[in-house]
Amino acid sequence: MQYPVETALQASVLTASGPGAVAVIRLEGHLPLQENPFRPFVRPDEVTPQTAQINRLLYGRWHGEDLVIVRIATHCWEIQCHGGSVAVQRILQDLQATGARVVPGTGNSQSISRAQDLSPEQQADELIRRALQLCRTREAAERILQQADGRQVRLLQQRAAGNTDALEQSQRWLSFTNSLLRGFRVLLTGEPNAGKSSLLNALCGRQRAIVSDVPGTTRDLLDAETTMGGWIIRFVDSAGVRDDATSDIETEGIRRSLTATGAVDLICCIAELKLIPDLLLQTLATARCPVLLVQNKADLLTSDSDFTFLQPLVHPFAERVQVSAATGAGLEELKSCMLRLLLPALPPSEMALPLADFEAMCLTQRCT
Ligand SMILES: Nc1nc2c(ncn2[C@@H]2O[C@H](COP(=O)(O)OP(=O)(O)OP(=O)(O)O)[C@@H](O)[C@H]2O)c(=O)[nH]1
Ligand SMILES: [Mg+2]
Repeated sequence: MQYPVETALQASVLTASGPGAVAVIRLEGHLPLQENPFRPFVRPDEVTPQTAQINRLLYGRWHGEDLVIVRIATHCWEIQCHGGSVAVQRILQDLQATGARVVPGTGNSQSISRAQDLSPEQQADELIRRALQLCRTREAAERILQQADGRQVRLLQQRAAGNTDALEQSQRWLSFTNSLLRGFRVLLTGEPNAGKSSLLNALCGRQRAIVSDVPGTTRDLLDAETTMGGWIIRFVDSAGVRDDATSDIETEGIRRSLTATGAVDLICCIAELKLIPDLLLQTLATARCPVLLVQNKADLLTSDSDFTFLQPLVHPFAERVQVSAATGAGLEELKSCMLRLLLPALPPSEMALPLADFEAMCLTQRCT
């Protein structure tokens, strides 16, 4: 590969964004004169990545982590490190600090080198292969496999041709693609003792959280993953919220519960027959995701009129469901309601999903 002298150093991650054994970071372009991007790399002998023979494996340590650097061309190196995102991010940050620009990885049309060498068909295959590696349900894998019928190739061609209509159409489904490959997060919040932990256990089908009749049992955020209708759902249980906390620990638990409302795709507000605490209502009023009102302990209701205090359904609640975590009544309706709110629209069956944009988004998230 030849690089014009003015080609600045660029770093890109070549491996998929999910957890993996090994990650590969490619560094290419001209090394800056003043800074040595390989400074954190320590080896027992004098050979450096800058002077190494092409294709020679250089074993060493980067801030104490074992890794391998291969000089694959005069101005191109591959750093093969542990596949966890922390190791990758650390190396990218070090490279950035010496002036390297981090760009999206291979398979992305913005990639600076290999993507140029690949045909749209090869790029599409590569994107689909990496997306498949992230799929954890059969349904997700089926949706990704549908992309291999030529639509992904057409999207890459349209991207290259700057067809804005096609790009906008497919961009519209970026968050759908993200949810398909990474799942949804759903917060269970509400007053103490409303049955949040019982619902978490019932929805996940195992005794993940401690349940007791003592209000304030859950003190911290606790999550559990399950699948619903082919979608990965990570439920987050939380400390009960009330307006008059009596200890520093409870106050901190409530703060964490309220903060978590900003980091999920759906909030389930679990209520018993009492009023929802003002503190929680105020937070829910500004939520950026849908809020579902779940009235638990339906088995204790003596008449329909017990539910009337929640009438009519007002902001911030999008919908409400009545359930019993104890008997399982209403759980199926609750699941359908959650999926309805999480997926208000589905892409048309022939739509090309923005897999390249998804990868670019993941890379940006890892680097910020
Ligand atoms: N009858 C009835 N009891 C329930 C139901 N769900 C939970 N409970 C009971 O309500 C009590 C509180 O349940 P938890 O699940 O611990 O409630 P929580 O909201 O997690 O409580 P904190 O962690 O203290 O905020 C326990 O005694 C549960 O057995 C239900 O659907 N019906
Ligand atoms: Mg609890």
